[in-house]
Parts: sequence; C-alpha cells; structure tokens
Amino acid sequence: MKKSFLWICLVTLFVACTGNQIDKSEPVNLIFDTDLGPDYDDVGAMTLMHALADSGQVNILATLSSNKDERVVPCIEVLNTYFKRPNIPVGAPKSEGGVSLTSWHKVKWTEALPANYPHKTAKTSDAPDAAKVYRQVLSAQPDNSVVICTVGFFTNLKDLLLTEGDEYSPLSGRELVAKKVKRLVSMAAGFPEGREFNVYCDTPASQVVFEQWPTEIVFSGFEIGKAILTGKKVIQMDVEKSPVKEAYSLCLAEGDFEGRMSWDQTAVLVAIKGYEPYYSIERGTVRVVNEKGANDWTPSEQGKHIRLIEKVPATEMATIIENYMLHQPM
Ligand SMILES: [Ca+2]
Repeated sequence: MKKSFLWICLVTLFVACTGNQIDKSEPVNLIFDTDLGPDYDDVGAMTLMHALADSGQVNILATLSSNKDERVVPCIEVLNTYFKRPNIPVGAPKSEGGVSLTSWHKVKWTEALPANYPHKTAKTSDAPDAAKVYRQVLSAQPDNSVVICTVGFFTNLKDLLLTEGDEYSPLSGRELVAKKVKRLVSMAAGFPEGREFNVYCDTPASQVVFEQWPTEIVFSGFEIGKAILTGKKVIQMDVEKSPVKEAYSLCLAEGDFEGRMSWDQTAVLVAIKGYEPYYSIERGTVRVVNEKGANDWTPSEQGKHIRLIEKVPATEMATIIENYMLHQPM
C-alpha cells in the first residue's frame, strides 16, 4: 500500500514537471519585420522562422516590410505561401522618410521570386500601413506576450511608437508596446561600436527606437552574423521548385562561393529560442552618435539593451542555422 502511494506521488510529480515543460515550450508569439531585398539572408531567416513554426515553437502573427521597395511584400508572401501560411498579415511603411532599396545583385532575385511563385499582393505599396497592422495585432494579444524580431530598418517601429489611440486601442503606440511586447530582438548595430546598414538606412528612426522603445532590446550585432556562413547546402537541396533554393542559388553564384553571412537568422533564432543556448550577453545602452548612423555602446547593469557575445563557435552556429534553412514545407 505504502509502495503504491509512493508510486502515485512519483507519477504526480512527473506529470507536474512535464506540465511545466509544456508551459515552457509554448510557442512564441512573433511579429517579424524585414527589409528583404538588399540582402538575401532575410530569406534564410524566414525559412528558419517557418521551420520553427512547423515544429510548434513559434506562432507567426505578422510579417512586415520596413522597406518601401515594391518587390518586398510580394517576396514575403511568396515565402509565407511556399511554407503553407499564405494568410499571415503583411504591411509596409506609409510614413514620410524611410527607404526603398532593391537587390544589389546583378540577377534580380526579388523579381524572379514573385514571377515564379504564388502570392497575393502585387506590390509593396498595396499592403496596409505596417504601424496599423502592429496596432491591430498587438491589441488582440495577451499582455507582455509578443516578441518582435526586426532584421531590417527601424521605420515601422518608429512609426508604431509615434501612433495615437485608434479603433484598435485607446493607447498610444508607446503605451501599447509597453503593455503587449515582451522584448524586441534586432539584427542591428556594431559592437562595441560600428556603423551598420539597418541603423544608417533610416538613422532618425533608429534613434527614436533606441531612445524610446519601452521594453528590453536584444541586439545581434554586425559582428555576430558576419562570421556565420550558410547557403552551400541550401543550393544542393534535392527539391524541384523552392524559392529558398532559387534565391540562394542566384545570389551565391555571384561570388558568395563559401556561403552568405547569416546576420538575420541569428536574430530570428534568438527571438524564438532565446539566447542562452547560443550566446553570452552584456547589458548596456546602444546610442546613435551621429546623423550617419554610427553607434556606440556603454555597458551598464541597468541598461535596457542587451548585446549578444559569441559563445558557440561560428562554424557550429552555421550548422545549426543551415539545418533549419534546409526545412521543407509540411
Ligand atoms: Ca535584412
């Protein structure tokens, strides 16, 4: 009798522990914000995100463009549709300023993808205002539950912060973010100092977000993704028709023979799985120091910003990331 009581206690304890584990592995509610086009690591980042969605680790709430180039939203939809999620909300910037930047590759892969794969929106400017999409999506989510991952410019996040109450929420943008967002994870800036593309393409927006964003921001700096080369296995995948393989094949052939740097994938990985398995961190404050978008870094225990520091060697990170990039639609 005593033995069976002990057994029941052990089983109860096991179920309780398992229950906790299930709670811990609840999917992350994610909004993804990208400049997809000037570079193609965004394609790898979106593939990684969909792979983790297929294994139940992330719930993709919206995929937004921070870039006004007309091909970006069609390309985002090509990837969402390819991975069987054609109805994820999209949006693009409508404010003054911001930038429109297309691929710097000779082969215009951002034209090839919409030409060859299904999508709904013909051009980026047809998509709704990203700041409005943020407000609609955020207001419908539980408090302190949303992770935002940005791998492009800070245009939309600046626009969101500056919004006022509307049909979705009486709160200002800043108040809405403070209430609903758990953290922002961003591929941006250089550490301990730098002048990085995602910051300087819209310097005024970066400045507003770095100074006014009310939650923690985790930065995957330029130096983190620079050392991680991926894509060689992607172009060898034995698949008939894949926009991921097509983008990487077109671009790697132009000179990235050892693979492409994987800046954006690191931010998505950390946004969904946390930094602990992969990176050490340092707390502090990132500051835009001039109008050309240079940044510095001041370490401090009280800082709202966190920077990633390499822990797992870059070659191992490349293997981890590229395995996700080989994921096929389910
Ligand atoms: Ca990017």
